[in-house]
Amino acid sequence: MSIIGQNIPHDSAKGHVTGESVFIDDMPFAKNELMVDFLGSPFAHAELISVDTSEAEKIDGIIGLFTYKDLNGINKFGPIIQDEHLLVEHLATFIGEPIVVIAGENKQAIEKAKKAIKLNMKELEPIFSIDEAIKKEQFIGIPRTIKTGDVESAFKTSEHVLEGTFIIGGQEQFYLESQASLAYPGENNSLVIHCSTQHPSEIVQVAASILGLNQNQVICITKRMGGGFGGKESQACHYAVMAGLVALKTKRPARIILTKDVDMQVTGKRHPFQNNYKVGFDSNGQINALKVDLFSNGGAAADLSTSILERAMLHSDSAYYIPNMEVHGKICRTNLPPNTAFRGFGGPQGTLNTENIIEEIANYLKKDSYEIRRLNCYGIDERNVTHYGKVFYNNVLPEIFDELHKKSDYKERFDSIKEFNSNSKTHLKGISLSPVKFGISFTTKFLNQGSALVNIYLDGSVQVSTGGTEMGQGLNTKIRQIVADEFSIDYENIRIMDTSTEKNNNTSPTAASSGTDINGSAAVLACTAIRDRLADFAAQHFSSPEEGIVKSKNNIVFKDNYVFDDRKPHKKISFKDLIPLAYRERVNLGERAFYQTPGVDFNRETGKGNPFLYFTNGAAVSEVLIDKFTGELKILRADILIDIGQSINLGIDRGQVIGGFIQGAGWLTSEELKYTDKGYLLSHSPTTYKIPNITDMPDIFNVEFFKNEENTVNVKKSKAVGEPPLLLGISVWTAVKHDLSFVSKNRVTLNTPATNEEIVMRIAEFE
Ligand code: MTE
Ligand code: QUE
Ligand code: MOS
Repeated sequence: MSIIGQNIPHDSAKGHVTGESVFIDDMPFAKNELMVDFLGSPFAHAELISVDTSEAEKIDGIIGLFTYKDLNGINKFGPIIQDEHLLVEHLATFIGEPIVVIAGENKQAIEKAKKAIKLNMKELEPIFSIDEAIKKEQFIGIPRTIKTGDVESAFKTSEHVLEGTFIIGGQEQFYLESQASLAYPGENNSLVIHCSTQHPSEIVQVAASILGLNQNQVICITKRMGGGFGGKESQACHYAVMAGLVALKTKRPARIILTKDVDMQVTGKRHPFQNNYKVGFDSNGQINALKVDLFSNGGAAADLSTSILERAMLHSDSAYYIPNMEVHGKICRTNLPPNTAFRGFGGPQGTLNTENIIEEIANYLKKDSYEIRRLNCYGIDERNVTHYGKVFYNNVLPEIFDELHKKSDYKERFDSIKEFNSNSKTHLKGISLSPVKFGISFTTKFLNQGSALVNIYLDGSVQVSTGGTEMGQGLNTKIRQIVADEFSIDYENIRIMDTSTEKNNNTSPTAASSGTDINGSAAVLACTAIRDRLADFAAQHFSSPEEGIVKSKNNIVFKDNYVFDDRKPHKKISFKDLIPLAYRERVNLGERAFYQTPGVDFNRETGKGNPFLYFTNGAAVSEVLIDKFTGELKILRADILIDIGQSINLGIDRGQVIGGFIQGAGWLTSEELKYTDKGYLLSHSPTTYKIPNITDMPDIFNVEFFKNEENTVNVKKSKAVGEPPLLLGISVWTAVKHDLSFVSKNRVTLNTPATNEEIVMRIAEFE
């Protein structure tokens, strides 16, 4: 039986439970190690006139205080647009924006220093909301448009037209390990930075640039993260460079670990959106035209906002064929920490906006929203071209819709909910199905590349290193399975090495759900090259002209820890025994391979092309119960059907699906970011920011994988599973909206998150 698809426990399952797994702050302290922290701006928008560190310098245990003037390189960076400063020069643009880096021997000294530093600042008028930014024309990047057909003339011929505005809230990544880095100085101004990051190569690039080093002088090592969820894609960098700065200046190891509260206050989150829409449809609910204006709240700097907006625009079709469609997008500049990647990367916001519109149409026509969805779903041979001109191949959505509709007893439950709601005085129920069509690949072409290094040692054991990082998603386990499968040897013989820029250079972030796709594919290429050389050697080894067996590489088989010539399979040799023989014949037993995703090409100027290698599709049906008096929400049942091709690891993928669904549901129903009117985040800890917990799980939870044998485009016939399931959580919110349609005589306007508070207020307003 192949190791692919097996339920191998997560690489760190035991270590995470026993505590053996090493995170940055578990690394042993060096004798002369320094603690690093920073003093940030107390104002969301202020001029920095001067900084006086003279009193702080005198504090016992304070070793260094650094401002932008101490940087040897360029105090300018950013993943796409270089518009961020590591340390404020003259203008602070959000609360907590770092001004002074503090190096000390203990926490007490650092806390004292923070109080002793004198900041002379002049407060300026801040902007926090999308409305204010639009009014003051504060935007980041350029306005974007993607369109097909002719919406204006299509609206004229539409039977019905609905317009509205929809507000989508942000979300904190809530990884359990806060931003963390540990930097060691080396000879000749070199640095080794251990960092909890999804993007080790960015740490190297930015550290080198800001600290005035060559990139070959900096190594970034990422053993693992205690969660990333997008929050460590571009924003681990700031703290890594601070540690690097201190290590370089003091020649002592330097560690920075943010507290949860500070982390939540100063790092970016999922982008809030505010969208205007206009939709034209007929009396069956068939959509003829859709126009949306997306406005995201980018925060104070660009970060990844332009790519995130692009993905939101590319997902504004959700799962539907809309012949006339126009999507506009703008990023608003505000005085909040720069918003950043979060599982789904704009895709959830674009999809949710359209799913809200579907519920609106259903409400308006007094129909079951499922019917509207099924009717508008992309077709197989026709009605299958997206608004950006890509043909949607291998569309399994109609099958998923039908199968899940049946499996979840949707119809019966829909009818019994009507019954329940007309009888119950205290509670309301709602049900809804929402689909997922998530595009896989980075929409930025050059990021679709990966490398892997595979080395075999003389006892037949194997090491593999890739540019991918482990954040809990199980990448390491999957890579080990892939390599084991390639040589057909035991999983235990494969060891995955710490991700390091010394082994894999110029890597892409582990993001866009393509970690396994890209790095797994590169690992396959490396294994193939070695296997090819081993086969050549084995062919020689097994050849015997006297038996009429001429040397033939193509007859060599690797199977179940053995290697043989299929013309005389009984004379097999174990993989372990073959390796030292091959070594003695000077066979190269290591390979570094490179992979580039084929076929992806999207033209930003025209808004047309092929941004994705394929789509991961699925759907969820959620049934929710609301207490009319408290707004308390309970997910009674959730049924999920998702196509992830041939799963590489069923247990891990199941975990991704369940976790994603719940994380999505949390975003839309309980996680609320509350700020003061000065821009200070009030919900900056687990006590004030409510993520779902075990009691928020659906009472009945059915997760199934759709059988898709046709999928051959990706490594081991698998499909990416990391981000797509988050969008399944949208069904919980659409179910709440369905719920409220029973109490409203008119339109149900519901924003996100639909917290208990929001729900009671809506009920009060409707009744
Ligand atoms: N799962 C866990 N446990 N922890 C994480 O931080 N991040 C998600 C997803 N699943 C995450 C996770 C995000 S945002 C992405 S892009 C993918 O994992 C990245 O990993 P992959 O490409 O290897 O699936
Ligand atoms: C999805 C993603 C990312 C993306 C595009 C996607 C992503 C990411 C970038 C990106 C783009 C340009 C850069 C850069 C990164 O694009 O995670 O450094 O210069 O980092 O469709 O997840
Ligand atoms: Mo995931 S948001 O692409 O890190």
